[in-house]
Amino acid sequence: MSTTPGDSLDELIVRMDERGALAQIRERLGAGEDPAVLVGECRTGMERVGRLYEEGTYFISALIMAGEIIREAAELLYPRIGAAQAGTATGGGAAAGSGGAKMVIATVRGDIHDIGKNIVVALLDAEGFTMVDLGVNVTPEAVAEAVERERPDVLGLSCLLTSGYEALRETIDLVRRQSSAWHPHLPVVLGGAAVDGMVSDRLGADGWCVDAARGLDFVRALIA
Ligand code: B12
Repeated sequence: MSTTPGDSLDELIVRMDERGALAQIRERLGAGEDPAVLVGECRTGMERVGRLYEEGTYFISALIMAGEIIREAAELLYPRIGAAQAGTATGGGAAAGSGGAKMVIATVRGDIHDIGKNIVVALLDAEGFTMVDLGVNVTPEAVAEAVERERPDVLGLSCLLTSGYEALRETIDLVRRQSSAWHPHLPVVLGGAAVDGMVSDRLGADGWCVDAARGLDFVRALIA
């Protein structure tokens, strides 16, 4: 596929131009651009692919290919997010603002989407949080077990499928029941395309976040 100079990163992702997208990321990182901006553009590209899939223009193969481009982009970008955060004007280094807090995070049972969750993990890790990432398709029992073992300050759950609500509900209920012995109310924050304020309220979570940056602010406020 040919790449026209000046193509935006999200456009390259929409066109499945893997080589062009990765070359642009390398070039812009080399020129000193903020990796968080590039992550945002990758997300826009992924969202556009999602919309094209939704309206029937793209098929599942496009989701898989775009997901693969994002995975490779992440390998270039995530290590740089840490470096960029450590060098911010606050001068606080990677641990600024986290107070050494711990988060257990998982994508719920039945759901294998992890691109967004991995961005959250990279960002919070760069901000000095101790992140315990349980991966994808994690049962309520496995989340509860990890929470019992790790005793985190906050639990994060990612859910991109509307069929995941029951898994979310079971996970939150089980974790709250089991953790009540050592935490009066373990904060639970949700993220992913299937959740919003109404879902969060209905399932008894403490809130939801539309993206990783807001997730960071929200989690900081929750545990403050
Ligand atoms: C890429 C993708 C895939 C890839 C996933 C690759 C991977 N490794 O993750 C593949 C191809 C595997 C896939 C499979 C499927 N997918 Co899919 N997929 C997508 C797509 C296009 C993009 C998701 C994405 O990565 N976005 C980019 C990231 C960066 O954004 P994000 O996930 O929203 O994450 C951000 C925030 O939400 C937030 N966040 C996320 N998690 C968390 C957690 C916490 C704690 C916090 C604070 C914040 C937070 O921060 C993130 C970073 O800013 C979406 C469309 C969409 N609009 O979301 C469909 C979408 C989610 N998929 C969909 C479907 C239907 C499927 C399949 C069922 C398709 C099929 N017929 O097989 C399967 C399901 C497989 C399964 N069991 O899970 C539907 C779901 C519809 C619904 N109502 O349930 C969507 C919405 C597409 C659509 N419009 O129809 N998919």
